[in-house]
Amino acid sequence: VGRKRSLIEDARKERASGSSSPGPSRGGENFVFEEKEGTVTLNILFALSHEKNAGFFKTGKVFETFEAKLLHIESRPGRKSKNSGCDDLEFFMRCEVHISDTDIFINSLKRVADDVRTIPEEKVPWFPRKIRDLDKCNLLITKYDPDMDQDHPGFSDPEYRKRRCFIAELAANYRHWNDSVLMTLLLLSFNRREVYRTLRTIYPDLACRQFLGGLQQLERECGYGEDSIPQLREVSAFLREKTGFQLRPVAGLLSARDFLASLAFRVFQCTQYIRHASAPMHSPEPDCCHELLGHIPMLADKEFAQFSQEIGLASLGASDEDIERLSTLYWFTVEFGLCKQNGTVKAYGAGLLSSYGELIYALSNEPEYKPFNPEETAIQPYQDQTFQPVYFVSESFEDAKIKMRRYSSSIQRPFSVRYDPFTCSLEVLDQP
Ligand code: HBI
Ligand code: NLE
Ligand code: FE
Repeated sequence: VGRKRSLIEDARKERASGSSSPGPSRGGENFVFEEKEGTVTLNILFALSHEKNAGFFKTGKVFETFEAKLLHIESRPGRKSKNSGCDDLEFFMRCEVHISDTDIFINSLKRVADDVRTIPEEKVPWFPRKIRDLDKCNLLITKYDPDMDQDHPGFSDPEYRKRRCFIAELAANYRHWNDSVLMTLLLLSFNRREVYRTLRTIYPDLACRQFLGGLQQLERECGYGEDSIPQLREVSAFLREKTGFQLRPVAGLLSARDFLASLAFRVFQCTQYIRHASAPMHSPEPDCCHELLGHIPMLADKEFAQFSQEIGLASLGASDEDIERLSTLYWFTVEFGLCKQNGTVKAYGAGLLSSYGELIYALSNEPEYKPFNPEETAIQPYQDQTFQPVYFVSESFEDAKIKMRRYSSSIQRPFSVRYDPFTCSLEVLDQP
């Protein structure tokens, strides 16, 4: 929770999309903004090559000379270092300088660093406009990484880690219209049967009607079963026929912004690895059991698919704070939602439907229930380590959808979006 989007990431996307929209420009070529009391704020991007190692200190000197006030700094491996193995770095800096110094300040930097550019402040964070742009929605969150997290059940299992690495690489190399790597990769699959069998026995009592319907169709039409598991390519084709949703492989947890954005295009980012065999009943991270058993049956329901896409559409270009609230709403609905059906409470959240342990717990009388109400739900703190202490209950899907729509339309954005299903792209209206 509270993941901040990296500014350097914005700059990367802006460059990648080639849409360096002219921002407020003063001081010649340079983008400046937030002018106040004789100073301006600049966003500067520059590179320092290996030979210019002392360049960092020289740039510091320039900052000192012009009394530039440093507000933010980030670095990352430069573009050259990827190909040649040399260790150049790119820097992103935000600073305040005196208005009259702007040009000379930038020119001085150009003498000591490479590729010096100023970039406009983006009022609206970048967002994908067409389905192919999802290739750029790939900001992974390193969390629950079996290579880094000592508490991960796979941490001390080198075979498992090797396998995860291999699968992650496939997802990272995936590009739109290339579904050759879209498959379910299961080597350590002996625990899959156990996960399927135990869950299957409790679904009839605990899962909502829409889920049971979807699962039945998957069993009949798509090869779901205790002893068989379809390739994600087939599951993706199945979903497309039902609701127009399609799958795209992802190496792990994505940033909330990138994850939600793909929903706007009816694309579901789907992990391909499986949870470690030592912990079949609950996994804090998504894995293919969670995607296949939790999400896919629900995404085969038209109304639910619409609900999911609408959260995605609401997230496009939203502020960090709004993304935080929307991802909390996603969490307590799509992941951990409960709803009333024929007078009893049933589960529709994927995080519940893929975890035997939490599904039983959520529908016992232990946890606290609250009525789903977006304003309140959006600010409920949550954690993703273990079972949720509180669940939100919707009156019905219809009711949740109406309330969610009302909430989404209250989010302030200087434009509105509409999805065109024929071109799989967005029509953006009223952009300033
Ligand atoms: N990434 N791959 C993946 N799967 C998720 O379910 C997921 C994610 N990133 C963020 C995220 N979920 C949550 O922040 C949601 O609440 C949006
Ligand atoms: N806890 C879920 C499970 O064990 O399947 C996964 C949740 C992913 C957000
Ligand atoms: Fe999920």
